[in-house]
Amino acid sequence: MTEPLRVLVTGAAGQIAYSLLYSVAKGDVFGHNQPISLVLLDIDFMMGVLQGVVMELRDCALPLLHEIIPTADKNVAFKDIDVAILVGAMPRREGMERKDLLKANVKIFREQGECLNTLAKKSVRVVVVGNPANTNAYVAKTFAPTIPPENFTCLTRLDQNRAAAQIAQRVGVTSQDVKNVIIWGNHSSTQFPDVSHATVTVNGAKSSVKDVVKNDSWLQGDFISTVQKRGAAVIAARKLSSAMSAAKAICDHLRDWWTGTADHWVSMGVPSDGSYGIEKGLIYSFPVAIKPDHSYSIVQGLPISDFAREKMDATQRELVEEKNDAMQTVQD
Ligand code: NAX
Repeated sequence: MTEPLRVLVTGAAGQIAYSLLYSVAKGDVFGHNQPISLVLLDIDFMMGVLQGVVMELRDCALPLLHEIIPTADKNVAFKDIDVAILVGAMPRREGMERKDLLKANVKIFREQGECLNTLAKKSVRVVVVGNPANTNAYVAKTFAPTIPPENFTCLTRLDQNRAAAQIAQRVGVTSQDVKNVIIWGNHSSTQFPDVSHATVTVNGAKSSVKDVVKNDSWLQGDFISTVQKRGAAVIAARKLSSAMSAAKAICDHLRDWWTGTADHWVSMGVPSDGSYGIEKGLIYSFPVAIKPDHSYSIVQGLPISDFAREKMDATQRELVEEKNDAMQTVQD
């Protein structure tokens, strides 16, 4: 029998986790032959709610769910884990300054980085979802020097899925027919959704998105701003942030990291190796190709237009500033 994979989800009593846990426990992410031990971390105050989530998970009667460990103790949560899905973060409250929000999150992700460093398996793979996701991943990576930096990623797959869905809707195909959409940079409104290398398959024929859409001003205008502002649009309509689609994107991110991407690429926030002139070490969303052994590489050699360069640099500037502010709060 295969050893259970120990998967930690933080923010486990929250709304994204509620949409996520079933898919992970059912086998949709790590495979239908892979038993799972689910470790669920939330804060003390949420333990009652978390018990309800545990009851529901048990009531799903899932054959792959080996055990469930609900806890508010970081030392229990991070012990020997194979995968960390870091969803829990300090939300922005009314009247809260950006700097205060950053400070609260630096504290959380510094502690979690230290726990990863001392308690988790050295092969642990980390995806940070809690915002500001790129910078939180940067902080966790910084405080976990014994874990390979490339094991730290942040979620930009929701942005990629949103972009692919916009193109699919415009062309009248499904999102599956749209490949190689890239999200560059920060998971924020400065991100650059780029379809200049993307393809779409219509009636069995694959062409560039640009040739099929035949509307550059839309591709360089409303398309980009719609994707950049999609999170805010969902909040405005639902009075809550994206949860179902965020959970689906986490599953896509981790499933591809586990099984590989074969003939296409996907976007993940990963530590920059200096590719495309992006500051080394910054957690920046790039197109990556993933092998079945979980190793990935940033797709090289894509031609970058002046239009793209300007947008890639703008989102880099925001990330550098966020990172500098975050590291400053560590010293305060
Ligand atoms: P919820 O407020 O529903 O849940 C968050 C949970 O995290 C709460 O149960 C809270 O008690 C817990 N928590 C807070 N601090 C914690 C800590 N130190 N350790 C463990 N648990 C902790 O938020 P939800 O809608 O689930 O969103 C979670 C995070 O995802 C937010 O930061 C949100 O901004 C971010 N998002 C990121 C996305 C991405 O693509 N990267 C998209 C969706 C979402 O906006």
